[in-house]
Amino acid sequence: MVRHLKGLQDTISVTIVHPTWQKTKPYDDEDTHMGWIFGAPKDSDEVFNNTSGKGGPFSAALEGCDPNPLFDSFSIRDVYERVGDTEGKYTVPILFDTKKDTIVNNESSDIIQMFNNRFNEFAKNPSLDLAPSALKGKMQEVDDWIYPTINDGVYRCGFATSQPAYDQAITELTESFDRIERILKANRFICGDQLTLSDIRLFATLLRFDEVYVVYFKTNTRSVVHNPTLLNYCREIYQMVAPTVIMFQIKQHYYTSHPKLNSYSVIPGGPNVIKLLEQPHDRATLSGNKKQKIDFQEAPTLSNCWNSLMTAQPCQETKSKK
Ligand SMILES: N[C@@H](CCC(=O)N[C@@H](CS)C(=O)NCC(=O)O)C(=O)O
Repeated sequence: MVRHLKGLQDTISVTIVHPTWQKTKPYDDEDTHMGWIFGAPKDSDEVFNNTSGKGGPFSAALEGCDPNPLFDSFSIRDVYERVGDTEGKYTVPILFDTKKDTIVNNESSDIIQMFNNRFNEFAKNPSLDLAPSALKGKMQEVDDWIYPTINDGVYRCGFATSQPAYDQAITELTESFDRIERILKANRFICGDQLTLSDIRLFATLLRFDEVYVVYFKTNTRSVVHNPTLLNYCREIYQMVAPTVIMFQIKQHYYTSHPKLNSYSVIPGGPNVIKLLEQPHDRATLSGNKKQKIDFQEAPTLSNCWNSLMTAQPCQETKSKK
């Protein structure tokens, strides 16, 4: 999304991995690792099942997913192994330097900052600054609670293996969701009047929220599509980055890649969030309204949130802390 906003498409190419995780060394019976693989060439009629063998078949060649363009790797793991990085998980995204033949960075929060200001001489929108110095403190402050409770919070809910762990994660997620709503009722963007990297980070999770997390990760205490403030906020950002969003791949990835959660890899039909995101938004009314400032420390208390969950009433406002 940041690559698109900055206009870096001609400088930094992208290869999208196949959404359905597979064994990364399929020829090795002893090796059980599963993860990202590259798409097969367009003319391939190869199909595969999910890793439990119960879900599928899925086409190995998929619109938007190309074979590895550099050295014909089968998997993302192969790319890490090629550069001698075998310590951690084999994650995406990867920023790869094709001249030095190495991974530059595999941390999305770093990569978006590099795209924001390190490639300006090649960017079509060099003056767009998504991390202005005046907002850096505020961005850090919001990232510090949005990341653990929302971005990672959905995973903490979905992969919880005990009721207390889930309860903790869903409570924190619900509380933060309401906190975000309160901020975005008064501010066009999460740090004020201006789109920042913090909005992009938040949007990446909100975009998937109703299609995936509500159902798959049991985050059903809240919803974006039933929340006018968040829906309109997402509409505005979606409409800036729409060409980068491939919802069928998002859904195929989650619902087909974890046989422990979904053995048969059946992908739900609804709720068609993209159709809602294409509608006009109302966010321009908030811009430049200096009177509408919010205390970013303000948050509903946990007990208020639990009450609202149980009674289906909105969370009560908590007085700002001095
Ligand atoms: N710190 C990394 C984490 C990336 C990450 O966990 N990516 C997931 C997909 S969203 C992944 O590639 N997982 C592979 C695996 O768990 O094996 C970032 O945010 O960039």
